[in-house]
Amino acid sequence: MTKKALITGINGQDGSYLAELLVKKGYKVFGIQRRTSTITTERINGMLADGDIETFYGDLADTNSIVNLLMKLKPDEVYNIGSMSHVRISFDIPEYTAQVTGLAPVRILEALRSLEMEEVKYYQASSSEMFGISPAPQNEETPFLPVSPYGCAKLYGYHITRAYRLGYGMFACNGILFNHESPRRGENFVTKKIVRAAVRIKLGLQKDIVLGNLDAKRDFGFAGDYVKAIYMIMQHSNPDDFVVATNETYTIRKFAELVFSKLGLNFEEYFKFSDSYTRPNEVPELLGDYGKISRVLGWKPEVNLDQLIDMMIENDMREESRYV
Ligand code: GDR
Repeated sequence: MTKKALITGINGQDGSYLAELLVKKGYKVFGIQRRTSTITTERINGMLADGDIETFYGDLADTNSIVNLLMKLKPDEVYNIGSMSHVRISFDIPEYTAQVTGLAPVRILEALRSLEMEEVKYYQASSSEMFGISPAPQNEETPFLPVSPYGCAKLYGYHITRAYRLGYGMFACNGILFNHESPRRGENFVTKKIVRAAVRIKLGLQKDIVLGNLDAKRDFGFAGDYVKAIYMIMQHSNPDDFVVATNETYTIRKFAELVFSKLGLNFEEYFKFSDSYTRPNEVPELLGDYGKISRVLGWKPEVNLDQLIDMMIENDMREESRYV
C-alpha cells in the first residue's frame, strides 16, 4: 500500500529536498503551507504542477489546523521540518519562536495521541544550535547548553519528542542536524548570503558584502545528503536520536575566502562589518561527530564542502546572469 507522509515546512530548503526524496520512494506526499502574502512555493512548484505533492493551508501555531489535517490525511509518517529557523531573528521574536519552533512538536504529538494515531511515525528536526556553548566536538552524549531563543525552543522540541517516545511508546525520533546548505538555502543565512554576494560582485551587480561575526565555526553539510539521513532515521527498526554532521568545521571567514577565491576575488577587499548581523550570544564552535548514524544506519555525507560551494556558485551564477 502507498505510504503517506505529511511534511511541515515543505516550502523550505529541507522540506523541498525531503519531498523530492519521498516522491521518488513512492510516497504520497502532503505538505502544510502557512498563509503568506507573497508566494513562497518556488522550491516546490515543479512537484505541485506535476501533481506529485499536495499542500494544505495550516499553521504550526494553530492546533486545530494540525488536528484537522491529521484526521483528513491520515499520514503514516509526519516530518516536522517547519520552524522559525533564523537564530539571530529569534532574539527579536523570542516568544513567537517558542510558540512555533518550541511548541509545534507537542501540538503534533499530542494531536496524534488524542486522535489515537500513536502508530504514526514522527520525526523532529532538532538542531546543533541546541549544543550552544558546549565544547566541540558534539555528539549524542554531549550536554546541551543553548544560548539563543531558537536553541532553547529546539531543545524543548527535542525533549518532548523523547518524552512521548519513552512515555507512550511512540515512534518519535530526533535528527540533530548541523548546518546544512544548498543552492536552495534561504537568502539571509550566511552561506547563501556570501555566495550570492560574491557572484553579484563578480558580475558587477554589487560592490561589497556586509556581515557580522566571521570567527564562529560551523560544520557545513549538503541538505540533499541530510534528508537521506532523515529518511533513514525514520525507517530504522527503533526510534532513536542521531547527530547528522560532516566531522569538519570551518570559520565563516574561511568559507567566505573559499567562495571568493573560486571566483578570482579577494574577500577582504569587499567585506564590511556591521553589528546589525551579530547576535547577543554567539555559538562559537559547532563540530559534529556522525559516528553513531554511520555505525547504526550506514549513513555518511557524500558531498564535501568544495563540491557544495561549486554547486551553490553555479546556481547563483545562472540566476544572477539574467540581470547582467
Ligand atoms: P546558524 O546559521 O545560526 O548556524 O543556524 P547562519 O547561517 O544564520 O549563521 C552562521 C554563522 O554566521 C555568522 N554570521 C552571519 N549569519 C547570518 N545569517 N548573516 C550574516 O550576515 C552573518 N555574518 C556572520 C553567524 O553569527 C553564525 O555564527 C543555522 C540555521 O539553519 C538553523 O535553523 C539550524 O538549526 C542551524 O543552522 C543548524
